[in-house]
Amino acid sequence: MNENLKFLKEVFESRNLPEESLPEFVFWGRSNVGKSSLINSITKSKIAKTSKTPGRTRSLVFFEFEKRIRIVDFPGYGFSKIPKFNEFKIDRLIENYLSQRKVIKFIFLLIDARHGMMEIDKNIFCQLDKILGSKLIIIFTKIDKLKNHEDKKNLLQNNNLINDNFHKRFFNTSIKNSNDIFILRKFLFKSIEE
Ligand SMILES: Nc1nc2c(ncn2[C@@H]2O[C@H](COP(=O)(O)OP(=O)(O)OP(=O)(O)O)[C@@H](O)[C@H]2O)c(=O)[nH]1
Ligand SMILES: [Mg+2]
Repeated sequence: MNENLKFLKEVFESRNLPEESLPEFVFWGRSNVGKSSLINSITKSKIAKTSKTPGRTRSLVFFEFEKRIRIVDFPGYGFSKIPKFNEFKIDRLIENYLSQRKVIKFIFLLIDARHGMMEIDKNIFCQLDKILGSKLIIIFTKIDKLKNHEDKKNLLQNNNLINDNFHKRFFNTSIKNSNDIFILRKFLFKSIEE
């Protein structure tokens, strides 16, 4: 077990949020997009649970990494047995966290590279953009699953959309590519030095 990595807290209510003592990096996105896997890759661990039933919990999970940053695993959205989920209402815990937390350094919105931004992602993106603006960064996940030329062309288009139309930074990642993960990890630590 990496002693520079610890599970801090799982929070279900705003009043239980931990003290704002370290910069926080939030990982959010659709259920199954790869939030917990990416957190595990960045921290070279298995600390974030990847196998829990999607859409079940509404908690925020806090990890402390290298005693310098916190990583927050958000509950996935968009999972519903009834496929009417094109809108997402940010619930109170998430809304309080996003609107009041001063230590948020960046929020990463994860998008499955195979699907690009879906309606529900756009909805979340717009809400986040209003609250956090320049702190919002897109991460395309599961790049290794793009097989053919068409897939890769789509990714390029999606990258351009994020960059040119939405004016956001983005990363293309696969947990199977150690260099992608290295770049992301470096970005986290570099950003707290600025
Ligand atoms: N091939 C491939 N599979 C991935 C990648 N990232 C995640 N996965 C797989 O996608 C599935 C979902 O990953 P999770 O990390 O649990 O996704 P999550 O976003 O945390 O899901 P919820 O917590 O339910 O919202 C798992 O089976 C992972 O192994 C990737 O880069 N490449
Ligand atoms: Mg998860």
